[in-house]
Amino acid sequence: MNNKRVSIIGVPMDLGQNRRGVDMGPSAIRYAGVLETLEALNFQIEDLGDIKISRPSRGAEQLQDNLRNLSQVAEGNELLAKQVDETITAGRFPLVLGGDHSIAIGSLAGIAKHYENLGVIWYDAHGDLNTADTSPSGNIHGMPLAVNLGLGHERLTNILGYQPKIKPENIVIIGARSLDEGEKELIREKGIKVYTMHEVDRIGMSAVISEVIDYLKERTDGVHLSLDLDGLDPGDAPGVGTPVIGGLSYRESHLAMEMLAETDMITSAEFVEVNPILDEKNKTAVIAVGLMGSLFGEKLK
Ligand code: Z70
Ligand code: MN
Ligand code: MN
Ligand code: MN
Repeated sequence: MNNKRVSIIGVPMDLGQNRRGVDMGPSAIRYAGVLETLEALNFQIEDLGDIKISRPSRGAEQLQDNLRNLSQVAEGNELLAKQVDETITAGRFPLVLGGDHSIAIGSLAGIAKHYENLGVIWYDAHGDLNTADTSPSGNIHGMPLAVNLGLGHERLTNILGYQPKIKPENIVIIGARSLDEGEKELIREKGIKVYTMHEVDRIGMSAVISEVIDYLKERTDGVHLSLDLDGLDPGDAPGVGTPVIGGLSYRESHLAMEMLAETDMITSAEFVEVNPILDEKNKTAVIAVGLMGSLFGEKLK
């Protein structure tokens, strides 16, 4: 990582889906030692604390137009976008801690305006490419990648007053194994590059990441890593709201982070969907911090 100045931004957001507890993700990741880990790697760390997320009043959690808690999710993401924007303007690397994956709407709104061709690595069991029209759940955490392509409700797509945030050809999804029909159609229509578990099984993570690096290096001027812990196998990362069996192992994920670290291409990152209520003794947060250590260049020898 070229930039040695890192700002940590917590986002206690759990309103983008229906299982409570993921709002405690930022605390769990801090307790797992994120600051200490990065300081030991000689990064200069600043913890900006948590973004304020307003709670819907009881009974007012609404599914309007198939968008659960739209106004609270939009407001939280507007605040996050401003904080991330300021962080990059100050020359610092934003490390965003979720929170459910709906927070990628605000992160990318704040990041993408600083790049002509921002690349995005979406490490996830899911595509998060639904809109209110295709979503089976109404959960906004299943929509952030579509929102960043400019598809979806204006309150979400137009945060910070511009859209789209990213181009379909600059996205790579890794670890997908649960895609809805509408998402598959969008992937085909837009030509989005996807490494499902099938491709990882066939060629191995080492070859997958080599291809991803070559692909993004020639077309992007910065790369955001959006890592959903449910991309990992639930045996390794049980503390997530939507576990899907047959996922990426801890070892494969470690290797991916180490190979990315060697290239110095990652310019911002977020780690999302850690749910301490569903976890086993903070295991998933500890794994998240282990992956961050590798991403930020920790060496075994
Ligand atoms: C499903 C939906 C999802 C994360 C689950 C699931 C989406 N495709 N995203 N967990 N992070 O409801 O849209
Ligand atoms: Mn996700
Ligand atoms: Mn997911
Ligand atoms: Mn390692």
